[in-house]
Amino acid sequence: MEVIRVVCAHDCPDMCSLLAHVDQGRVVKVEGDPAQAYTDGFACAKVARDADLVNSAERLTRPLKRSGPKGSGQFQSISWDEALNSIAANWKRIIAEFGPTALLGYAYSAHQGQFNRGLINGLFHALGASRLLAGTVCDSCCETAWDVTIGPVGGPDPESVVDADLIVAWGADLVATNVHFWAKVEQARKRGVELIVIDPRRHRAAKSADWHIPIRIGTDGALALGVMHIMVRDNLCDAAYIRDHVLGFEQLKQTVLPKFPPERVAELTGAALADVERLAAKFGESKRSFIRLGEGMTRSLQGGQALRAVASIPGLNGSYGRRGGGAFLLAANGFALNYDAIRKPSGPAATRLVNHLRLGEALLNLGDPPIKGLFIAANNPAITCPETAKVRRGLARDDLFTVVHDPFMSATARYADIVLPAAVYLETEDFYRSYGCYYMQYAPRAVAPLGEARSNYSVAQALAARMGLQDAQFRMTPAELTTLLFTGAGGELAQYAGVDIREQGPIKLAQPDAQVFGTPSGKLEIYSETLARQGINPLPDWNVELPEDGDGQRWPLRLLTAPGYFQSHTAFAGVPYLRRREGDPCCVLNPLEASVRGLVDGQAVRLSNQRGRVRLMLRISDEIQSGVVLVPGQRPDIDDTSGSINLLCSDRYTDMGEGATYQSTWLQVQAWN
Ligand SMILES: Nc1nc2c(c(=O)[nH]1)N[C@H]1C(S)=C(S)[C@@H](COP(=O)(O)OP(=O)(O)OC[C@H]3O[C@@H](n4cnc5c(=O)[nH]c(N)nc54)[C@H](O)[C@@H]3O)O[C@H]1N2
Ligand SMILES: Nc1nc2c(c(=O)[nH]1)N[C@H]1C(S)=C(S)[C@@H](COP(=O)(O)OP(=O)(O)OC[C@H]3O[C@@H](n4cnc5c(=O)[nH]c(N)nc54)[C@H](O)[C@@H]3O)O[C@H]1N2
Ligand SMILES: [Mo]
Repeated sequence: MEVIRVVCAHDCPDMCSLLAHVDQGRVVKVEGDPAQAYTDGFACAKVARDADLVNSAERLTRPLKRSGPKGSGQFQSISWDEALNSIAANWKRIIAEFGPTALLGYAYSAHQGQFNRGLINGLFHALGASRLLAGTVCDSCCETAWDVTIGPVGGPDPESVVDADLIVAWGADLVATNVHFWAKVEQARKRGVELIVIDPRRHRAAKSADWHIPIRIGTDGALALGVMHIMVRDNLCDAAYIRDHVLGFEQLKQTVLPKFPPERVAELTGAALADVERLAAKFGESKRSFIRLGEGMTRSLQGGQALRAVASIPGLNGSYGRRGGGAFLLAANGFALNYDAIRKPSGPAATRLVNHLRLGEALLNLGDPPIKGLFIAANNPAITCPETAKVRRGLARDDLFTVVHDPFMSATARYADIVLPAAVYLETEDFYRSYGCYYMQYAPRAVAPLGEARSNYSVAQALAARMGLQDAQFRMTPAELTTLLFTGAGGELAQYAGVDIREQGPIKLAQPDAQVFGTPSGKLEIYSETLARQGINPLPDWNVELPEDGDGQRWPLRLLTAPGYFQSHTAFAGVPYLRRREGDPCCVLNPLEASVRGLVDGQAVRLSNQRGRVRLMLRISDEIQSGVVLVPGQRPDIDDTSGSINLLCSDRYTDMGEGATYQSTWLQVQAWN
């Protein structure tokens, strides 16, 4: 038995250091590596099962070529040479006839290693293909909102939460998506620090919090502005901090806050008036309030301004200036690495952009040239992308040449002309840096890839060679690519340039106690000139949902999509144990909503709106309020009547960052039949 130090590559903020136990070339167990203080020797329930993921009987082991209609899932095995030659020949044909922008590389985040994630983007960059505006399905709205308010910098060290005097999980189910942060929160609570959860759902973290404030979906902006209204009214602000570090406080105070007296805020959010007052008083008393900003609250039409409003609060009480205080969204910006060397080797400075969440639209309606060649890796848009019916109609186009690289026969792979078997992360070598804490680590592979599976990075290199690309990156080993990544790295990272970090294990980047603002003014920009120039309200505000949007009048229920505990999107769908733990794909209604519809727990129901319908099992629970239907996770179709909840979600954008608006979906729930 051998124990190999690796890193979890799943799309998760924690980025665990792991120990893979290997017996005769087979991973038999995966557990947390105690050598890393944040992830602290424990793995989540999903990753603790990653031996089952690598060894899953459902893995693809050979390249496949389509032998039936698109979407039918009929394939025959071919060799890698045949597959790669066919891809190169098709791409060359497409480029000759339509130009390189008729190609689209649609790769995303299921492997968080820098090379297995980035080099495939580098390939399409060098080819001059249409460029994916990636991450709009996920974090582009919250990131944009953060960048214009705090700047393109990381948040506080999440480990500093142990020094907070008040902790607020605002739109984040920490037990599901951030379990190592949750452990630090629990440490602080042992000292008597209070945890408040602000979330429409009484999820696991909310159940064990000191106080849960269940607000209406999409009303966070109103609540945050109401909190600041009271802090100003009651003189609970840190005037010195505001004078030195905050831009736009006076404008907010004069023009926006008067619109949000506590009575109105209570009415808008559904929170009790006394609770709005109490929340504001808590922030007002606090010197080190730590807000964990969740992405969930930003996935609706006013998501960007909501995040800006919430992130302004620690500026008013001065918490940004002290260890243990502030607001945490992401850490990725804290690593100033030479990413361009991997993602943008050669290739034109700019080409046509395609928004990640509008794949369906791009495949069906983009012209001049239309998308003719599509390469999908490390994401599963036939399930996870909004307007899924459009996505699938696009993928079904006979004149579209589609390649999907995946360890499993995903719903998307069924539409491919060629499917390539992907290695899973335990079979790959890579360098990692977290997006939710300040650790980085190099990891070897634990075992060789199953069957003929290949890593993302090696597929990018093989295709680059066949396409005649000359960039050295496409011939480098992961170790050489790491050297390149650190070339010209800034700040504390500079000390690792030219150093072999392969054997070093987890490395932590120290963070300052006070938040550094990377905005043009160097301050917390409650007022953002950057937004004003884009024609967006430069001050955080909240409005009643736009009148041109008729959906809210037309359909009685609003959708809440929240992460699954035992599934992360569809990435663990190939592990039967975790599928069972998560249970059948379901939706949740409050007992009142179920009873007016005559529905009972466990029955099949139809969720529908003008975009389509989905069949799910009903669960009845008061963990959500009336007027809402909760759908946990995005689950693969189990048969041809079920479907992805994204069939019902539009591809409309958020107020900034062109992000997805899953939470601005309205629908009806009825008995199935
Ligand atoms: N309704 C609704 N939709 C959502 C969300 C929501 O909250 N509600 N959340 C959104 C968010 S935040 C995100 S990030 C997206 C996530 O959606 P996706 O990015 O589509 O993620 P997954 O569904 O996990 O799909 C990952 C795919 O990559 C494959 N894979 C795993 N490892 C590797 C690898 O190393 N190489 C290759 N080539 N493939 C690999 C997996 O088998 C799987 O098929 O979904 C978005 N969609
Ligand atoms: N187990 C597990 N872990 C995961 C994932 C997973 O699917 N499963 N996904 C991974 C990925 S790709 C990402 S991007 C991160 C995302 O992780 P988070 O940043 O935590 O964001 P979400 O999971 O989208 O949403 C979290 C919460 O937002 C709440 N919410 C929704 N709308 C609103 C609203 O209007 N107001 C408020 N206050 N709350 C609202 C939901 O009820 C939910 O509890 O997690 C990662 N980790
Ligand atoms: Mo995400």
